[in-house]
Amino acid sequence: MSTSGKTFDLVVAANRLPVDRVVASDGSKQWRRSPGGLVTAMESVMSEHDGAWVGWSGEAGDAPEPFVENGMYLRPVPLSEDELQQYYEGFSNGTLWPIFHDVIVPATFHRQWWYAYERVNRRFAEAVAELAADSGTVWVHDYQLQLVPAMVRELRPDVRIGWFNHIPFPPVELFAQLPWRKALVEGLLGADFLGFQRVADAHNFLRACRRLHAFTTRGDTVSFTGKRGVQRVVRASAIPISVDFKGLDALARTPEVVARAQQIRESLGNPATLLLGVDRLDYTKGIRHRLKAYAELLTEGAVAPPREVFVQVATPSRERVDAYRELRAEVEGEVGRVNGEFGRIGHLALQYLHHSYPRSEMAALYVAADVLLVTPLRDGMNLVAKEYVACRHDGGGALVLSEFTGAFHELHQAYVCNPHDIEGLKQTIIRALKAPEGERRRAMKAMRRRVADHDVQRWASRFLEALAAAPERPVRQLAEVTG
Ligand code: GDG
Repeated sequence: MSTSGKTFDLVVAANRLPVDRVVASDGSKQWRRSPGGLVTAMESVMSEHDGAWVGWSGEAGDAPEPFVENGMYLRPVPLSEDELQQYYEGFSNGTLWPIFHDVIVPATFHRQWWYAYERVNRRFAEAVAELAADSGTVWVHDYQLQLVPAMVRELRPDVRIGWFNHIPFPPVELFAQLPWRKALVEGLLGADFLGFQRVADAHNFLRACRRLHAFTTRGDTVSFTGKRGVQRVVRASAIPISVDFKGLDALARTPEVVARAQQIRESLGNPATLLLGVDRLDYTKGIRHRLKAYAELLTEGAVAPPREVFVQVATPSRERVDAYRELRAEVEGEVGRVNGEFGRIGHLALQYLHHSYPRSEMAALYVAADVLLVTPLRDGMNLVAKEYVACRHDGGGALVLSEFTGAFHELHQAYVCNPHDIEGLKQTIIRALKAPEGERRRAMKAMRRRVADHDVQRWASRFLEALAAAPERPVRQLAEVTG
């Protein structure tokens, strides 16, 4: 129960609350809705379902009192400075994140981090158990909270529990490196339904159940004997996330955004081609590979400023984790080298922006860009690719897309690349840059149709339907692209 004793039909648990603390001009602290598709998607389902959201407020120390924002009951979970380091920066981002992303950097294992992860997951589970109504629905998000489903089931066997993984689920050969692999699988199997970005992620999870626990799987379900001898069946399927197509389309059509897009192009010297990259500064995003390919194209004269201009937005991320600090130094060193070599007075070869921007500025960048480069080495979905498509109401633009993203399995008309293959990546960039207008427009039209039909609101309702129907009814799977 909440402090007021009220309970909720739908309780969402995610590492972060959907709001950020901001300091107003008069110095007072206020809450502001965080930008992003998840919050938009959940707002519509939360208002239909009388929902509560459990998450960390973003500030270490005591948690603020629960409060209501945009019709949602928000219940902050406290994290001490130590827990922030051990549960979040440590176990979530230093252990799980590399294992779940193909070990692009080595994973670090520390027992103290694991104990903190267990402790914080229990705190989340207790808050969820207090807030959920009788036979209510609980929706847990992401890799930071993998133990929460089983912990909630223990406390509240009456509720229906779903979990959605925003990142890839690794092949069992990598997952098996985790000293706590069995406990993680058991934590997830507390759910009734587990949602993944790709069919391959769901399969990887089912394989982990077979290999590590010798449980039986059939189609997309796993059967086993749970606590106190209860026979349980859990379904694991792909329900790929998307973006708020209508909202982004409308934003990109506003006169302010259209004018700002024009202004951006002018301030860059009206290039023939504006190339754009937008990523959190994360080693999974393939930023170094992209820069290497672009630098070689500059050396070969295949692209030349000011005719071609490349803008890379690298949003600050996880700045206290070593691997992220090292990546930043490497990327910034390379940007400096490229600009030193190929820049001219008044014309940088590469515009690098280590900032976070308002949503309307992002939309203007998308509208301004002729080619968007999305080249991750591994990415659960990649919303930037879908946002670009949603913003191109003019039918223009070309998308270069890595085959190692979830988005690749839906946006079939993109210019597909393997970012490890620098020669191939260079050729794909040039192909996208030189493609005939008609080809680019046809591709964009088809991709827009796909994202419009499969938007984030549909994702949220499909997840909740699958959860309500689990484990009896199978989920219609997204066709995997094999070619
Ligand atoms: C995880 C998975 C999966 C970025 N810079 C700014 C800004 N952004 C927004 C983008 C986009 C979001 O952040 C990033 O989403 P991605 O999907 O690209 O990547 P992750 O952060 O790694 O997200 C990923 C996702 O979860 C959802 O399931 O797709 O695979 O890794 O929405 O627009 N937004 C604003 N200013 C910025 O400077 N306003």
